[in-house]
Amino acid sequence: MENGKKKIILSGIQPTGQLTIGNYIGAMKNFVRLQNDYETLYMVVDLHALTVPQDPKELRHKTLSVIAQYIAVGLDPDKNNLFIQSHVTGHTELTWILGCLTGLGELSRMTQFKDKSSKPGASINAGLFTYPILMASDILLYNADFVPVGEDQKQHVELTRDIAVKFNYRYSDTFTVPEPIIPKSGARIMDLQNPLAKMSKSDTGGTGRIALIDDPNIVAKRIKSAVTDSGMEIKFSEGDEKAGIRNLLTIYSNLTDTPVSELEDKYIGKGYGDFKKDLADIVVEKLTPIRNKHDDLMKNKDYLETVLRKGASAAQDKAWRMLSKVYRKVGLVQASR
Ligand code: AQP
Repeated sequence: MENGKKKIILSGIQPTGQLTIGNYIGAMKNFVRLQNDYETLYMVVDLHALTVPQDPKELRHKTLSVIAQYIAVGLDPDKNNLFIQSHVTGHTELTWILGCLTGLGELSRMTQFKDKSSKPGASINAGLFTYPILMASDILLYNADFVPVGEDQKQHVELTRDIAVKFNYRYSDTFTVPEPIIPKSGARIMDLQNPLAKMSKSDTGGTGRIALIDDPNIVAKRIKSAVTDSGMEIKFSEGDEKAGIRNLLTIYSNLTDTPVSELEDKYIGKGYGDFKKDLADIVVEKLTPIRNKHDDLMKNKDYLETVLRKGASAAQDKAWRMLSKVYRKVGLVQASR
C-alpha cells in the first residue's frame, strides 16, 4: 500500500484450451493469494487466443469457461475485476502505439514465438509475432505494479518493462515499470508423458496434461500413468531422467503446501506406486470442488454476464484515462467527446 492506495496486480490467461494444473500452480494460485492485498485485474485474453486458429463457437464457450474457473478456484468477483480483454477498448489501440516503439529484433528473440512457430503445421501469422506487444499493452494500460505469471511468460514481462522504460524516456514519465511475480516452486509444471516439455493447455495429444475440470477418473489415470524412471526412491534430484518424479513432487508439494523435503521423508521406504496413488487422490480431492463450482456457474450465464459487465466497466474507465494520456503525450490531437 502506498499513500493509502493499493498496488495494482494484473494478469490474464488465454482461452486456448482447458486450463491445466500448470496454469493453476504457476499463475492462478498466486491470483487467489494476492486478491486481498492488492487492486487486481484478471482478464481472459481472448484477443491473444486468436494468434492460433480457433473455432468461433468453441472460443466463446472456452472464454466463459475460463471466467467460471477463475471464480471456481476462489477469485471473488466482488474483490477482483474479472473481465474479457475484448470487452475493453484500449488494449489494441495501445498496441499500435507501443508497436511503433518496439524493434523487430526484440520480438525475434522471444522464445515462445520461436517455440510456437517451429511446431509442425504452425500458423505463423503477424499476430503470433506481435503478441508480446499486446501483452505489454494489457499490463501498461492499467499501470500494473506486479504481474503474476509462470516461468514461460517472464521474458514477455521483461519486454514490457523495456517498452515502458523506452516510452517514459522518450515522452516523460507515464507508465509504471511492472515486475513479474513468479512462484519459487511450480513456475513450470511439466507434461506428465514428456516431463522435459511444459504442460500446455493447447497441446493436441492431451494425455500428459490434467485440466482443472477433467473427470476424476481421467485425473487419477493420468497421474498413475505419469512417466517416471526405473528408480525407486522418492527424491527431488537433478538430471533429465529424474524430471518425471521431480515434476510429481512439485505438483504434490504445491497442492498440499508441503515442503518437498517433508514429502521425501514421508515416502522413505515406499515406491513410486504408493506415491502416485496418494497424489492421484490429492489432485482429485483438490479439483472436484473446482469442477463442480465451474459446472454450476456455466449453468448460470446471467450471473457470469453480470460479473463481466462490472469488471469491464471498471477496467474501461481506467483504460480510457491511460489511453488519452498516451495519445496526448505522443502528439495526437485529442478528440472532443
Ligand atoms: N506448465 C505450466 N507451469 C506453470 N505455469 C504455467 N503457465 C502456463 N503453463 C504453465 C502460466 O499460466 C498462465 C497462462 O498463460 P497463457 O494462457 O497466456 O498461455 P501460456 O503461457 O502459453 O500457457 P499454456 O497453458 O501453455 O497455453 P497455450 O497452450 O495456449 O500456449 C501464464 O502465467 C503462464 O506462465
